[in-house]
Amino acid sequence: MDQPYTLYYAPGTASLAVHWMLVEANLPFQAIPVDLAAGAQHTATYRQLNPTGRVPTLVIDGEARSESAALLMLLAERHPDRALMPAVNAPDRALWLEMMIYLANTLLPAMRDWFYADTDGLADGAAAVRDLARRRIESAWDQLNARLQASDHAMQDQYLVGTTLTTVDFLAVMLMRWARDMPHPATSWPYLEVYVQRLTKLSSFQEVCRREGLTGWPRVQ
Ligand SMILES: N[C@@H](CCC(=O)N[C@@H](CS)C(=O)NCC(=O)O)C(=O)O
Repeated sequence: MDQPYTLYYAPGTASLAVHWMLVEANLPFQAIPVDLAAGAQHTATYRQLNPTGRVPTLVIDGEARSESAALLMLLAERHPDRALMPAVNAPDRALWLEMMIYLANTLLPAMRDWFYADTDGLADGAAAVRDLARRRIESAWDQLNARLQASDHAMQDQYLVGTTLTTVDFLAVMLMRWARDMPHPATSWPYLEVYVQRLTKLSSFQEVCRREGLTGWPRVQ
């Protein structure tokens, strides 16, 4: 039998999407907190698991793996019965791949720049980095909002891919949460606001927030 997964996480960070998916899919796992403020991600022990010194790390059958988007896709692939991605050759498969890569490749790095401009780069250039990051993030909200607006599906059936929950939604909602204190939070876009309000009512989202001690988002309508 496969071993339970081990998730190394820090509340509200890039590990949240993976944590949420493990809860939603009802998969066996243990969650180990990594104290980022104390620098636990930089210890030799943690870097053996994840040489990038970041969360999340997911130990799968004894092997440590990283990168939130890759972990979501890998879990979806390992548990096809949970139906959290369109099957290979299904009509929405290409869109699913496109959206996962868009979020991981465009939005996630811009978020990193927004939050880490001062420490990843030179403090002198941080304001310019943050300004570009904000533009990229807001342009992504434009794109996602337009996608939902153009969807043929009724608002109550709207997911970013098709009419059922997929890994794209775990990643997208996590990223939208990160923007909550930005000058223009994702929820200022009308279709994203409806989407966030709906998705965050899922019991699995509420449960992962309870486990990670996350409160206050989204604001109650
Ligand atoms: N591309 C990575 C990004 C991971 C990442 O940047 N994690 C942040 C938290 S959101 C982290 O571990 N920060 C600690 C640090 O950089 O020291 C992923 O998606 O997993």
